[in-house]
Amino acid sequence: NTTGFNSGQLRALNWINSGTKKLFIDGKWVDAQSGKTFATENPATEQVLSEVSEAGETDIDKAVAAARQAFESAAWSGISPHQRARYLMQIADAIESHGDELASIESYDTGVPYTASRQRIPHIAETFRYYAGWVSKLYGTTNPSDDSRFIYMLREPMGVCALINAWNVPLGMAATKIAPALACGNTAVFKPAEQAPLSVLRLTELIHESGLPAGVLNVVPGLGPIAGAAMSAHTGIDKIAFTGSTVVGRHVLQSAANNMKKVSLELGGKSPNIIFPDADLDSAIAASVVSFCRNSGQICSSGTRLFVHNEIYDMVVEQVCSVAEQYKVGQPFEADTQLGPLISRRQMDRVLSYVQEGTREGARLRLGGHRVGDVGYFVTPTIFSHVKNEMKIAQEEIFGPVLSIIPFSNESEVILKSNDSIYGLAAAVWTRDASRAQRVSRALKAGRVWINTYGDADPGMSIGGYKQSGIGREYGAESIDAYTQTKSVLMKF
Ligand code: TXE
Repeated sequence: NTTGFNSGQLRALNWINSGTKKLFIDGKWVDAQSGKTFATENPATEQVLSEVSEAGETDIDKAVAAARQAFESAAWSGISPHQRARYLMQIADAIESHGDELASIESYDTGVPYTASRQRIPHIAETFRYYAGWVSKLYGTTNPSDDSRFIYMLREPMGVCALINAWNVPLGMAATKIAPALACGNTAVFKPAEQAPLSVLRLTELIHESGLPAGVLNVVPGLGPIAGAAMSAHTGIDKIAFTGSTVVGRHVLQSAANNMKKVSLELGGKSPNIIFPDADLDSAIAASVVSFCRNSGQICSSGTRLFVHNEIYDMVVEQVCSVAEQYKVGQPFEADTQLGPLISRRQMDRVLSYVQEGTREGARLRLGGHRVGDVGYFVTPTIFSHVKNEMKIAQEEIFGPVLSIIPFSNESEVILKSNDSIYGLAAAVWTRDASRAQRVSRALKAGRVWINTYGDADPGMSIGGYKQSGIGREYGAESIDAYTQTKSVLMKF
């Protein structure tokens, strides 16, 4: 039912229904060499949304060759940084002016509530603008030396970058890779996840309209073990940036060793969110619920381990449950929906199997734990209390709306438990004691720490993993390091 849809939402539907989506190679939309396609599904209805061309090895070869040729061409490597910045600015403007349409396509493909995907659009545009600002400031350095020598360092692009993304936040994660890669003067072959490729394909059309030279950005939807694996192993690729599971990240790292690709990996998490008794409890409780329910829990930095001090434990458990109970699970395009479906039946089954596991391990199921309806992959907010940190539900990334609430009695104990994880992506601490906030945030082994908030982001603030949550950082100046290499030059007078 499209009654009440805005024009962008209607355009999204028309675009989705406009036929098989193709690969974008060397500035042209082409079928896969094999002619193969795969279906992408609407997880709210379980209906096929669209067929998408499936890139195979030969298509990856073509995309890499196009990216290499573009990298060597004057049309890209020869242009001024100001022109490169203008491309990124134009892309940002196009994202904003097509915000309703892009957000709608993303919601159809991922099930994320439309209000949430629409709210992300300004941040996605801002990411392109943030990196546009860097283009003309990629400075090198000069080194002090004696009078007979001049030593300086140039900052240069890596070359051809493979960018592989997950399905959970397709446009946002595309921006965090495409914007810095292009800002630094690289060319790219981008593979969206097979579960949700559509919004990025529409973004690619907009990028194409910005006049970016052919071959600078190639987009190759395809399956992980085929297209993704071909990209990881490809000797024509200089750098690979991957977002996805830790298991696949490990494969990517191994294949990248083939030709010593530079690698950045953004992997899983099991982030601790710590509430001390002196915190602003209303804010802490509200944010804790958002942190595990946002995107139905399918966010790498979700606050899935909630550590609550014994003094306030029972009260906080009760209130977290009562706030989460009010959250509406529903259709993505209903205005009051807070949790849409999970991405796939596989993901729903995986999440529900962890719920069984939690009960089996002896944690107390306090809320939810089941599917909603029998069409679409909807799962209720689910809360376990009296969780022990060594339980599977507290150690493994579930990637669904499942919260483990773990008691603690003092600062050193909670630091130990928080860090007792193979992951180290994000963490938060809630307290009014500024010294404690500083002590705890320094002690937490995580790439991003929030104090008295959860999940706030800014393009200038990096994110990335300690331990098995990844290698390297995205966002901020650190992405510039990740997409450039330096060259030292010594001239003898
Ligand atoms: O991820 P995969 P899946 C975690 C989360 C989730 C689990 C499984 O716990 O439940 O991973 O999700 C491509 N070589 N995260 O199976 O398989 C694939 O096509 C190269 C956390 O969807 O890692 C897709 O583009 N590439 C995470 C991307 O990798 C391969 C986000 C991610 O898919 C490949 C997503 C291969 N051999 C899942 N196999 C986060 N950190 O946000 C697959 N791919």
